[in-house]
Amino acid sequence: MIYLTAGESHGPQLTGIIEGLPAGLHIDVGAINDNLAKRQGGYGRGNRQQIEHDTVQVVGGMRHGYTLGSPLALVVKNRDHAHWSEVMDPLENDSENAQLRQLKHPRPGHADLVGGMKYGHRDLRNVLERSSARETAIRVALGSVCQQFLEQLGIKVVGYVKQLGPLVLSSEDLLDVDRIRREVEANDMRVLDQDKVDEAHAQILKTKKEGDTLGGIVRIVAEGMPAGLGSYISWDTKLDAKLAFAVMGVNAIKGVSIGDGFEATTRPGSMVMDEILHEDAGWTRRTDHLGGFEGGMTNGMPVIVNAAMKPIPTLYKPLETADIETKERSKASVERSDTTALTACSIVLQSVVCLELAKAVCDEFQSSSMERLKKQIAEYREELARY
Ligand code: EPS
Repeated sequence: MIYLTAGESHGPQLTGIIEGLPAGLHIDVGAINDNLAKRQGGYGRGNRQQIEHDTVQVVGGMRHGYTLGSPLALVVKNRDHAHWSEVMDPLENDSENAQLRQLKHPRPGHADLVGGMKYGHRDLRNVLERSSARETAIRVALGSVCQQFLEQLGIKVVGYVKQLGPLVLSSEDLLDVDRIRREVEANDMRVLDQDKVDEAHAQILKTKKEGDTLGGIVRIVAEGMPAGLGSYISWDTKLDAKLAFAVMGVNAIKGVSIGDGFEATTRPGSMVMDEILHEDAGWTRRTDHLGGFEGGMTNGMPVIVNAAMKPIPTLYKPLETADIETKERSKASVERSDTTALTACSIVLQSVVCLELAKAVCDEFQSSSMERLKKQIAEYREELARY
């Protein structure tokens, strides 16, 4: 299974293509749109989200609600393009507006400067437009298809916010995806501790007034992955490594860990390894410190991925930079921004984890038909239980 996205933040649309999903997968477009709406939400978002009303259009690979086995092509339109059609015109550059919207003062922490240097762009808008986190909307659409694919195979995935700046907002480490969903959907931050939401809002408002931004920690839990996906045989077959790659590929992510991650380094091995139990249903573990992975393979316990999101680099109180033409000191460009996009990030990371897990399932079982795939996985689960 492979996927690809295209499109700029203020271009006409975002496009995504995914190839390798089996035929006969039922897709609920409403559920994709729900995730797109969740990505737009969350306390601390900027004004762009009031312009957009992200909905997906399926333009290939699906008929009467089911995949055809051919590449699935999705589109999310950018409503804001209406205000940028001349600036973003793919053919002509004869508008004064396009000159005015040129970006010459690269933002520290953004792709602007290095992107310009690498590709030879003298208008850094050519970098900004693609490096903008707007692109994550289409990854959410593609990931939501994979989320439905996984659900139909008994695998549930959820993303939520653990920490905003220094504030811990989800203190309990829950593994039950349905329970996590119920809790995090009861507030606008996607956190488990309902009593911390007001404090989080206050922190975001204060940061916004200061023209600053906030990052934090997101956690993704996947329940129902059968043991044995991924492999120990070579470094590039390890599924935890593939997950880390995909998570790191999301804008603003600076760190990834599995299970207890860095915390495990502070404890002796006896308090880190998960003891093996054999129960009526088969092999399991007493705890899940290792986040569902041993030897780069799923071990049947819930998969736990943590990600560190840096604060968004576009600041209303801009930092120092230099003009790329005059080289003189200046303040960084101020494009529209969010105080925090941590809640949105939890939906984006949930989506990329779904993409990676779906890829692992398709690689392992390689079936062209959803019905056959369901049978293969059911047989495999039985074989594991008998081991
Ligand atoms: C975003 C869209 C962007 C930004 C934000 C996230 O749109 P605009 O620039 O028109 O406001 O709001 O992205 C960034 C701040 C960034 O630096 O990439 C979105 O849809 O998530």
